[in-house]
Amino acid sequence: HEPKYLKDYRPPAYWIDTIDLQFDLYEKEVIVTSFMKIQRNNEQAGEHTPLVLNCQDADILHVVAGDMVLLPGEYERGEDYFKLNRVPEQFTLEIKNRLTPQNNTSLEGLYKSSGTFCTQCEAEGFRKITCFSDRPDVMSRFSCIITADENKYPVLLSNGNLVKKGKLENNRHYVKWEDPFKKPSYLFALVAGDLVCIKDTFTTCSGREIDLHIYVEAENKDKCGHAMASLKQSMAWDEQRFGREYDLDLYQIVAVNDFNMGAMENKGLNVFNSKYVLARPETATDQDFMNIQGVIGHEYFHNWTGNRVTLQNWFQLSLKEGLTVFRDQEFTADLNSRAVKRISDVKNLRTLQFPEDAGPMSHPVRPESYIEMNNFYTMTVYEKGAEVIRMIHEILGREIFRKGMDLYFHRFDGRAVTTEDFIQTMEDAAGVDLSRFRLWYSQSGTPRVTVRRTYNEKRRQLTIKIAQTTPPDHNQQQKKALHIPIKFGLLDKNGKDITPPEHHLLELKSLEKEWVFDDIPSETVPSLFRGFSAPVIMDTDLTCEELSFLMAHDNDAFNRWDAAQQLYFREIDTLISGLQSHATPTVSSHVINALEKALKDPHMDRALMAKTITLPDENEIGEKYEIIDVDAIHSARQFLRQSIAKELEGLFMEIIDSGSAVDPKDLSHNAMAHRSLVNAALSYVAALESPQSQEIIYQHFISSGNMTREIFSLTLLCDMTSPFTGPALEQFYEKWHTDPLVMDKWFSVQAGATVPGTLDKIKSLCRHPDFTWKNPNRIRSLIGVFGMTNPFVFHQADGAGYQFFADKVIDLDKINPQITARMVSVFNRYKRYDARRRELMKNQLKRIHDVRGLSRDVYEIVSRALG
Ligand code: BAL
Ligand code: ZN
Repeated sequence: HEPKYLKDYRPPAYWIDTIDLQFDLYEKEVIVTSFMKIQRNNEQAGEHTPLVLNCQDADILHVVAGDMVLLPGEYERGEDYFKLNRVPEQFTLEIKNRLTPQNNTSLEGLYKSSGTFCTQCEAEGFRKITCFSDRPDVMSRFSCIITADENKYPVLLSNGNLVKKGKLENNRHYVKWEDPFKKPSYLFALVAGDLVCIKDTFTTCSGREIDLHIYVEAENKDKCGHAMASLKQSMAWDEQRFGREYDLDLYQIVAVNDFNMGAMENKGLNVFNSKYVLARPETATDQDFMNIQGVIGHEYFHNWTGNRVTLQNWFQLSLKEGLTVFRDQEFTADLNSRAVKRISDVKNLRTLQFPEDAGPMSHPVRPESYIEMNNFYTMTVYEKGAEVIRMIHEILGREIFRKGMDLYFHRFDGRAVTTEDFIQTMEDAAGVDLSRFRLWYSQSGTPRVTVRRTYNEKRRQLTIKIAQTTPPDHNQQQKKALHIPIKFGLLDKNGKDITPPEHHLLELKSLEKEWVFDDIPSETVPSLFRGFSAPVIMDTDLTCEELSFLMAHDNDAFNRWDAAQQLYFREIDTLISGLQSHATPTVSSHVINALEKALKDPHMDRALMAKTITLPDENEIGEKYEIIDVDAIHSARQFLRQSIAKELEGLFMEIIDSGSAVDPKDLSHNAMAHRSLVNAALSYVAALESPQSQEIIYQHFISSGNMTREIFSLTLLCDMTSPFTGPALEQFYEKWHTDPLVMDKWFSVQAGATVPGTLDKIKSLCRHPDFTWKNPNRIRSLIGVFGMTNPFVFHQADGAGYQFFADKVIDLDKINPQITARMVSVFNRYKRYDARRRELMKNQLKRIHDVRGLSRDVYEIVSRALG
């Protein structure tokens, strides 16, 4: 398990200009034939430089170099490579090998999902299909012939354009695909199965008509409308916002049930986890609909940011992922509510990326080493990477940023480049110096930014001092000052924005800096990091009264929400201290008043209102503490929730009653917003735990009319001790047991409950006939939800949660190392808990570490955690 280092990067010794593939698909095996035209890279290699190809799991049957058949002794076959010691400057190489995809449970390379052959090659899966220079800077022209039984596999797909098809003997048929664009091997795809095709077209800005095909299993034919509409929206948006037109004549999406990731942007043939394609209001929640739109957009936007301009090496992953996440965030924001999108993304960043950046897996946005690349598809590379792009966008402004993007595509189309190329292009387009800004790519950790004010009454002068510090970690002992953009505003006591025009953006480029504002009235309140303009942890001297004021008056919607969150955190913190010292808890009136005011605000968008009244979750709260007291956090949050529910029950009931006016099938923003508010109100009513409130939730469940209402009320029922819970779970099962995506939800709501007996319930669900260790969605919905989103049960004091989880990790690693490595990361923060829990978790980590034959994926995570 040796690490690879960015500093060791060298361009390839050989280029592979073309690769012509043939896949002969059979039930017991697949024969792959690859014919490559290879050319020495004379800048790197000489006549004595061997040709080394990556090759894993492939059983080599036949090798021909030029016109010479090579016998096994004439080539070298290592565990993960194929080598020819002496090769000419230019030559052809043909390799035939055998695969057994039906035994491939790793879901990397070529595998079978519900009878459909499909591939997943990113990051390094192509080497599990055939011998190749499986690195993103080797870009080749691909063609692909597929032969298979015509009845079992009527649909045979690969990248690019279909150029030939026909019949063969023995009821077999063939197709030939050619991709005119050079690409790295990680973008290769093949699909073969019995699927139906949903068709539509899109006319591009230059008038070309593109065929759009979505392939799914026949029973899902009626669940593709939203995905298709989202694809068309994505294509139109990328033209309008970034001037990017689609390049092939065909865009294909295939939905498969067993998929490690969300989706994959293979050129012209996206393979999707069915979760991000299939939706009807009866089966998918409003959030699922939003996620589908976002992921369809994300994969489509990769066509330019990732495929046309690709990566020089895997350390540059954020070049495509951070940038493409930024693009999909903007897409969602432009088409829906910008504030709601921003709030969700920031919540996600704070709950998942900040802890990652403070733990053993902390790495810069451009990592410097990895053992298993799949472990670096992280929140840091994706989400913090997107924040880095967003900061450039803030600093440059929308128009100059666009100019920079145009220049980036112009300079690097068809090439494999680096994050440095991107930054350099932005500097050239904007005429700015981003030298300090580059540290965001190379320095890990979340900066803490402290803001302190002084006000001189006499001079009417406000001074704001802002300082930054980033704690040292294993990547850098000494952290440097980052270039931090702070979107800024000043509100007078009536809520009027009095920000001097030149100060809407403050740029902190040193460890600390003071800004002095003249002629400022007293009681002016600053609004900082508007729209969360930098991924930092902010510490201000704002009082609770000022936060309540910002919650009501800030003209930045994100900061209005964030002020509410800060108020909740302070309240919960006081409650936790009270619980720890056994004081009688009380909730301060300013929180109740602020909430009441928000609920009565006739101008507030309902979706924002829902976000505003929702308390931070237990993981988010835990993040605020050096040592996380899971029990106190759970109790304090519950107490606050119940107190609010008691005080404002009447308002919540009004909201719930108003919900019946909304058509459950309506997917407009207003309808979704209304439902999200009703759900938030229901959650408070559930906290009352009275027989009446249980009745209300159950009635909501049986009369739901769509999945958003149905699953949310079931979640609430599962989290209470109620006579309605069992029957509701049974009814739901009866209704939905044939729909795997809905069944994932059924498992999730039970795995996320905090009622007594939850761990035993989860254990018995592992033995449920509908549970399988072969399907990543099902594993995530039960084991993942338990480990990642249910801290109260996972961290139960006797360590039984840890023991169970580690047992499952050890078993699952033999089936799917990639998913297991994600799961085992829940132990990464063991040092953040009390001594007893710390010891219990560490013991489980050691137990996993000592397993013989542990995968590289899990080894890397566990050894870093213990290191
Ligand atoms: N490239 C892997 C899946 C995604 O980020 O789109
Ligand atoms: Zn991506």
